[in-house]
Amino acid sequence: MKVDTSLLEPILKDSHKVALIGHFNPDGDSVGSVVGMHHYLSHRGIDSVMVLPSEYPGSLEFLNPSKEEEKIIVYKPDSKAAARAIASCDTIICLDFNSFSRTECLEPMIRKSKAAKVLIDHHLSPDTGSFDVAISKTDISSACELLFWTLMSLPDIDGNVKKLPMPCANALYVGMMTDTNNFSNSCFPSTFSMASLLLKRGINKNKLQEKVLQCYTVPRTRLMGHLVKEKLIYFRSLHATCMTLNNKEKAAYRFKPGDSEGFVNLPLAVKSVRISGLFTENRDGKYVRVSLRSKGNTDVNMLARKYFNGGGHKNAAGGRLYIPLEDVPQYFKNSVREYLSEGKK
Ligand SMILES: [Mn+2]
Repeated sequence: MKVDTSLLEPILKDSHKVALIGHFNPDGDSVGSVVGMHHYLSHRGIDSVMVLPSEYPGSLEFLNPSKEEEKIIVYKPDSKAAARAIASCDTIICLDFNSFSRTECLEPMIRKSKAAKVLIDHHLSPDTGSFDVAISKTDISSACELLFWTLMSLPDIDGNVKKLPMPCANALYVGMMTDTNNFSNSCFPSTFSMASLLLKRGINKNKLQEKVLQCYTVPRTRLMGHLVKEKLIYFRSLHATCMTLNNKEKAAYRFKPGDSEGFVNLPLAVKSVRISGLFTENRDGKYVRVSLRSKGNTDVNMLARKYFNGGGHKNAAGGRLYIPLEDVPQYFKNSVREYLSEGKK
Protein backbone atom coordinates (compact mmCIF):
# COMPACT_ATOMS: atom_id res chain seq x y z
CA MET A 1 0.00 0.00 0.00
CA LYS A 2 1.33 3.40 -0.95
CA VAL A 3 0.54 6.38 1.29
CA ASP A 4 0.91 9.93 -0.01
CA THR A 5 3.64 11.41 2.19
CA SER A 6 4.33 14.48 0.04
CA LEU A 7 2.98 16.81 2.75
CA LEU A 8 4.38 14.89 5.73
CA GLU A 9 8.00 14.58 4.52
CA PRO A 10 8.71 18.36 4.39
CA ILE A 11 7.29 18.76 7.92
CA LEU A 12 9.50 15.97 9.26
CA LYS A 13 12.52 17.43 7.46
CA ASP A 14 11.98 20.76 9.22
CA SER A 15 11.32 19.25 12.66
CA HIS A 16 13.79 19.54 15.50
CA LYS A 17 11.55 18.36 18.29
CA VAL A 18 8.40 16.32 17.80
CA ALA A 19 5.72 15.60 20.41
CA LEU A 20 3.97 12.27 19.82
CA ILE A 21 0.52 12.18 21.39
CA GLY A 22 -1.75 9.23 22.17
CA HIS A 23 -5.36 9.16 23.35
CA PHE A 24 -6.91 8.96 26.84
CA ASN A 25 -6.97 5.40 28.25
CA PRO A 26 -4.27 4.36 25.80
CA ASP A 27 -4.51 0.84 24.37
CA GLY A 28 -2.02 -1.25 22.43
CA ASP A 29 -2.61 0.64 19.19
CA SER A 30 -2.12 3.98 20.90
CA VAL A 31 1.08 3.02 22.71
CA GLY A 32 2.37 1.01 19.73
CA SER A 33 1.95 3.86 17.25
CA VAL A 34 3.50 6.46 19.56
CA VAL A 35 6.48 4.23 20.42
CA GLY A 36 6.88 3.06 16.81
CA MET A 37 7.02 6.63 15.52
CA HIS A 38 9.49 7.58 18.26
CA HIS A 39 11.94 4.86 17.17
CA TYR A 40 11.58 5.76 13.50
CA LEU A 41 12.29 9.43 14.24
CA SER A 42 15.25 8.77 16.50
CA HIS A 43 16.72 6.44 13.84
CA ARG A 44 16.42 9.40 11.47
CA GLY A 45 18.10 11.72 13.98
CA ILE A 46 14.94 13.64 14.90
CA ASP A 47 14.34 14.25 18.59
CA SER A 48 10.89 13.25 19.86
CA VAL A 49 9.01 12.96 23.12
CA MET A 50 6.04 10.68 23.78
CA VAL A 51 3.10 12.02 25.79
CA LEU A 52 0.04 10.06 26.90
CA PRO A 53 -2.91 11.64 28.75
CA SER A 54 -3.39 8.72 31.19
CA GLU A 55 -1.87 5.47 32.36
CA TYR A 56 -1.45 2.59 29.90
CA PRO A 57 -1.75 -1.19 30.58
CA GLY A 58 1.24 -2.74 32.38
CA SER A 59 1.45 -5.44 29.67
CA LEU A 60 2.77 -2.73 27.30
CA GLU A 61 5.50 -1.51 29.63
CA PHE A 62 8.10 -3.54 27.73
CA LEU A 63 7.59 -1.16 24.78
CA ASN A 64 8.68 1.82 26.91
CA PRO A 65 12.32 2.63 26.01
CA SER A 66 14.84 1.73 28.71
CA LYS A 67 16.76 5.03 28.59
CA GLU A 68 15.39 7.43 31.22
CA GLU A 69 15.38 10.46 28.87
CA GLU A 70 13.39 8.56 26.23
CA LYS A 71 10.64 7.25 28.52
CA ILE A 72 6.93 7.87 27.85
CA ILE A 73 5.53 10.84 29.79
CA VAL A 74 2.10 10.20 31.31
CA TYR A 75 0.15 13.40 32.08
CA LYS A 76 -1.20 11.99 35.31
CA PRO A 77 1.08 12.13 37.38
CA ASP A 78 3.69 13.96 35.27
CA SER A 79 1.63 16.98 34.16
CA LYS A 80 4.51 19.48 34.24
CA ALA A 81 6.78 17.38 32.03
CA ALA A 82 3.87 16.79 29.64
CA ALA A 83 3.11 20.52 29.41
CA ARG A 84 6.79 21.32 28.85
CA ALA A 85 7.07 18.71 26.09
CA ILE A 86 4.07 20.09 24.21
CA ALA A 87 5.09 23.73 24.67
CA SER A 88 8.64 23.18 23.43
CA CYS A 89 8.04 21.11 20.28
CA ASP A 90 7.83 22.36 16.70
CA THR A 91 5.71 19.46 15.45
CA ILE A 92 2.85 17.56 17.08
CA ILE A 93 1.89 14.15 15.71
CA CYS A 94 -1.44 12.75 16.92
CA LEU A 95 -1.80 9.00 16.57
CA ASP A 96 -4.85 6.72 16.85
CA PHE A 97 -7.52 9.35 17.60
CA ASN A 98 -9.68 11.61 15.46
CA SER A 99 -10.05 14.84 17.47
CA PHE A 100 -8.13 16.74 20.17
CA SER A 101 -10.93 16.08 22.66
CA ARG A 102 -9.81 12.43 22.85
CA THR A 103 -6.70 13.64 24.71
CA GLU A 104 -8.84 15.19 27.51
CA CYS A 105 -6.48 17.27 29.70
CA LEU A 106 -3.94 17.74 26.87
CA GLU A 107 -6.46 19.36 24.54
CA PRO A 108 -5.98 23.03 25.59
CA MET A 109 -2.19 22.71 25.35
CA ILE A 110 -2.33 21.16 21.90
CA ARG A 111 -4.78 23.80 20.68
CA LYS A 112 -2.60 26.61 22.05
CA SER A 113 0.58 25.29 20.44
CA LYS A 114 1.85 26.90 17.23
CA ALA A 115 3.59 23.67 16.21
CA ALA A 116 2.75 21.99 12.90
CA LYS A 117 0.02 19.42 13.58
CA VAL A 118 -0.12 16.01 11.95
CA LEU A 119 -2.82 13.35 12.26
CA ILE A 120 -2.26 9.66 11.56
CA ASP A 121 -5.48 7.83 12.38
CA HIS A 122 -8.01 5.17 11.36
CA HIS A 123 -11.22 6.33 13.12
CA LEU A 124 -14.36 7.51 11.34
CA SER A 125 -15.08 11.27 11.01
CA PRO A 126 -11.62 12.73 11.71
CA ASP A 127 -11.45 16.43 12.57
CA THR A 128 -9.11 17.10 9.62
CA GLY A 129 -9.63 20.88 9.81
CA SER A 130 -7.56 21.06 13.01
CA PHE A 131 -4.46 19.57 11.35
CA ASP A 132 -1.88 20.78 8.83
CA VAL A 133 -1.55 17.25 7.49
CA ALA A 134 -4.10 14.48 8.02
CA ILE A 135 -3.29 10.92 7.04
CA SER A 136 -6.60 9.21 7.67
CA LYS A 137 -7.92 5.90 6.41
CA THR A 138 -10.73 3.84 7.88
CA ASP A 139 -10.55 0.63 5.82
CA ILE A 140 -7.42 -0.47 7.65
CA SER A 141 -6.86 -2.50 10.84
CA SER A 142 -5.23 0.05 13.11
CA ALA A 143 -3.28 3.27 13.47
CA CYS A 144 -0.17 1.10 13.69
CA GLU A 145 -0.89 -0.38 10.28
CA LEU A 146 -1.50 3.05 8.78
CA LEU A 147 1.73 4.29 10.34
CA PHE A 148 3.56 1.21 9.00
CA TRP A 149 2.48 1.94 5.41
CA THR A 150 3.20 5.64 5.92
CA LEU A 151 6.77 4.93 7.06
CA MET A 152 7.23 2.43 4.21
CA SER A 153 6.22 5.21 1.79
CA LEU A 154 8.68 7.79 3.15
CA PRO A 155 11.73 8.37 0.93
CA ASP A 156 14.33 7.08 3.41
CA ILE A 157 12.59 3.71 3.96
CA ASP A 158 11.40 3.52 0.34
CA GLY A 159 9.49 0.24 0.70
CA ASN A 160 12.40 -1.63 2.26
CA VAL A 161 11.14 -3.13 5.54
CA LYS A 162 14.72 -4.01 6.54
CA LYS A 163 15.30 -0.27 7.00
CA LEU A 164 12.67 -0.04 9.75
CA PRO A 165 14.35 -0.02 13.17
CA MET A 166 13.62 -3.25 15.08
CA PRO A 167 11.96 -1.59 18.13
CA CYS A 168 9.70 0.27 15.70
CA ALA A 169 8.74 -2.99 13.97
CA ASN A 170 7.93 -4.62 17.34
CA ALA A 171 5.76 -1.71 18.51
CA LEU A 172 3.79 -1.54 15.23
CA TYR A 173 3.14 -5.28 15.31
CA VAL A 174 1.85 -5.09 18.90
CA GLY A 175 -0.57 -2.26 18.04
CA MET A 176 -1.95 -4.06 15.00
CA MET A 177 -2.20 -7.35 16.90
CA THR A 178 -4.15 -5.81 19.79
CA ASP A 179 -6.49 -3.69 17.64
CA THR A 180 -7.43 -6.71 15.54
CA ASN A 181 -7.84 -8.84 18.68
CA ASN A 182 -5.03 -11.02 17.37
CA PHE A 183 -6.24 -11.13 13.75
CA SER A 184 -9.89 -11.79 14.53
CA ASN A 185 -11.45 -8.49 13.41
CA SER A 186 -10.81 -5.50 11.08
CA CYS A 187 -8.25 -7.45 9.05
CA PHE A 188 -7.68 -6.41 5.45
CA PRO A 189 -5.37 -7.88 2.79
CA SER A 190 -2.94 -5.08 3.68
CA THR A 191 -2.97 -6.22 7.34
CA PHE A 192 -1.59 -9.63 6.43
CA SER A 193 0.91 -8.02 4.05
CA MET A 194 2.14 -5.89 6.94
CA ALA A 195 2.41 -8.94 9.23
CA SER A 196 4.29 -10.82 6.54
CA LEU A 197 6.76 -7.97 6.00
CA LEU A 198 7.32 -7.57 9.73
CA LEU A 199 8.05 -11.30 10.05
CA LYS A 200 10.54 -10.86 7.23
CA ARG A 201 12.04 -7.97 9.21
CA GLY A 202 12.66 -10.44 12.03
CA ILE A 203 10.08 -9.76 14.72
CA ASN A 204 9.42 -12.61 17.17
CA LYS A 205 5.65 -12.95 16.80
CA ASN A 206 5.23 -15.60 19.50
CA LYS A 207 7.23 -13.67 22.04
CA LEU A 208 5.22 -10.47 21.43
CA GLN A 209 1.98 -12.42 21.67
CA GLU A 210 3.04 -13.97 24.98
CA LYS A 211 4.13 -10.61 26.40
CA VAL A 212 0.90 -8.81 25.56
CA LEU A 213 -1.85 -11.44 25.51
CA GLN A 214 -0.64 -14.01 28.03
CA CYS A 215 0.54 -11.74 30.80
CA TYR A 216 -2.39 -11.53 33.18
CA THR A 217 -2.77 -12.36 36.88
CA VAL A 218 -4.91 -15.01 38.59
CA PRO A 219 -7.23 -12.36 40.16
CA ARG A 220 -7.82 -10.93 36.66
CA THR A 221 -8.82 -14.38 35.40
CA ARG A 222 -11.16 -14.80 38.40
CA LEU A 223 -12.68 -11.38 37.72
CA MET A 224 -13.41 -12.49 34.16
CA GLY A 225 -15.19 -15.57 35.56
CA HIS A 226 -17.12 -13.44 38.04
CA LEU A 227 -18.37 -11.09 35.30
CA VAL A 228 -19.42 -13.89 32.97
CA LYS A 229 -21.13 -15.91 35.72
CA GLU A 230 -22.69 -13.23 37.92
CA LYS A 231 -22.96 -10.05 35.86
CA LEU A 232 -23.78 -11.01 32.30
CA ILE A 233 -27.34 -10.10 31.31
CA TYR A 234 -28.66 -11.62 28.10
CA PHE A 235 -31.40 -9.73 26.24
CA ARG A 236 -32.54 -12.62 24.11
CA SER A 237 -34.87 -10.78 21.74
CA LEU A 238 -32.25 -8.08 21.10
CA HIS A 239 -29.39 -10.56 20.56
CA ALA A 240 -27.43 -8.43 22.99
CA THR A 241 -25.59 -8.84 26.29
CA CYS A 242 -24.44 -6.39 28.91
CA MET A 243 -21.98 -6.63 31.80
CA THR A 244 -21.22 -4.02 34.47
CA LEU A 245 -18.08 -3.69 36.58
CA ASN A 246 -18.07 -1.49 39.69
CA ASN A 247 -15.24 -0.11 41.83
CA LYS A 248 -15.92 -2.58 44.68
CA GLU A 249 -15.37 -5.50 42.33
CA LYS A 250 -12.28 -3.83 40.91
CA ALA A 251 -10.78 -3.55 44.41
CA ALA A 252 -11.75 -7.13 45.32
CA TYR A 253 -9.95 -8.51 42.26
CA ARG A 254 -6.95 -6.11 42.49
CA PHE A 255 -7.85 -4.51 39.17
CA LYS A 256 -5.15 -2.69 37.19
CA PRO A 257 -5.46 -0.63 33.96
CA GLY A 258 -5.75 -3.01 31.04
CA ASP A 259 -7.18 -5.89 33.09
CA SER A 260 -10.61 -5.68 31.43
CA GLU A 261 -9.02 -5.80 27.96
CA GLY A 262 -10.92 -8.40 25.94
CA PHE A 263 -13.79 -8.97 28.42
CA VAL A 264 -16.28 -7.27 26.10
CA ASN A 265 -15.46 -9.75 23.33
CA LEU A 266 -16.32 -12.83 25.41
CA PRO A 267 -20.13 -12.82 24.88
CA LEU A 268 -19.63 -12.58 21.09
CA ALA A 269 -18.54 -16.22 21.21
CA VAL A 270 -22.25 -17.02 21.75
CA LYS A 271 -23.87 -17.79 18.40
CA SER A 272 -26.98 -15.65 18.92
CA VAL A 273 -25.20 -12.58 20.37
CA ARG A 274 -24.73 -9.70 17.91
CA ILE A 275 -23.96 -6.85 20.35
CA SER A 276 -21.96 -6.91 23.58
CA GLY A 277 -21.61 -4.02 26.03
CA LEU A 278 -19.19 -3.70 28.95
CA PHE A 279 -19.81 -0.83 31.38
CA THR A 280 -17.10 0.07 33.87
CA GLU A 281 -17.40 2.54 36.72
CA ASN A 282 -14.62 5.13 36.45
CA ARG A 283 -12.12 5.23 39.31
CA ASP A 284 -13.56 8.46 40.74
CA GLY A 285 -17.14 7.29 40.17
CA LYS A 286 -17.91 10.33 38.01
CA TYR A 287 -18.89 8.45 34.87
CA VAL A 288 -19.31 5.00 33.36
CA ARG A 289 -16.87 3.89 30.69
CA VAL A 290 -18.66 2.26 27.75
CA SER A 291 -17.23 -0.46 25.55
CA LEU A 292 -19.30 -1.88 22.69
CA ARG A 293 -18.59 -4.71 20.25
CA SER A 294 -20.63 -6.29 17.48
CA LYS A 295 -20.56 -8.94 14.80
CA GLY A 296 -21.04 -8.63 11.04
CA ASN A 297 -23.23 -5.80 9.80
CA THR A 298 -24.44 -4.67 13.22
CA ASP A 299 -22.99 -1.17 13.63
CA VAL A 300 -22.01 -0.13 17.16
CA ASN A 301 -20.31 3.09 16.00
CA MET A 302 -23.73 4.64 15.31
CA LEU A 303 -25.12 3.13 18.52
CA ALA A 304 -22.26 4.68 20.53
CA ARG A 305 -22.72 8.06 18.84
CA LYS A 306 -26.44 8.18 19.39
CA TYR A 307 -26.81 6.82 22.91
CA PHE A 308 -23.42 6.56 24.61
CA ASN A 309 -21.59 9.88 23.98
CA GLY A 310 -18.90 8.21 21.90
CA GLY A 311 -18.09 6.47 18.65
CA GLY A 312 -15.32 4.45 17.01
CA HIS A 313 -15.59 1.74 14.39
CA LYS A 314 -18.45 -0.35 13.02
CA ASN A 315 -17.67 -3.41 15.18
CA ALA A 316 -15.85 -1.72 18.07
CA ALA A 317 -16.77 1.55 19.74
CA GLY A 318 -16.58 3.30 23.08
CA GLY A 319 -18.17 6.14 24.98
CA ARG A 320 -19.29 7.46 28.35
CA LEU A 321 -22.47 7.51 30.41
CA TYR A 322 -23.27 9.91 33.22
CA ILE A 323 -25.90 7.80 35.01
CA PRO A 324 -25.57 5.45 38.02
CA LEU A 325 -24.05 2.08 37.08
CA GLU A 326 -27.14 0.26 38.45
CA ASP A 327 -29.31 2.01 35.87
CA VAL A 328 -27.09 1.06 32.93
CA PRO A 329 -28.57 -2.38 32.01
CA GLN A 330 -32.04 -0.86 31.63
CA TYR A 331 -30.65 2.10 29.65
CA PHE A 332 -28.65 -0.26 27.43
CA LYS A 333 -31.70 -2.43 26.79
CA ASN A 334 -33.89 0.56 25.86
CA SER A 335 -31.19 2.10 23.66
CA VAL A 336 -30.47 -1.09 21.74
CA ARG A 337 -34.19 -1.75 21.28
CA GLU A 338 -34.82 1.75 19.92
CA TYR A 339 -31.70 1.66 17.76
CA LEU A 340 -32.54 -1.72 16.20
CA SER A 341 -36.18 -0.79 15.58
CA GLU A 342 -35.12 2.42 13.82
CA GLY A 343 -32.85 0.41 11.58
CA LYS A 344 -35.82 -1.65 10.46
CA LYS A 345 -37.93 1.36 9.46
MN1 LIG B 1 -6.74 2.02 17.11
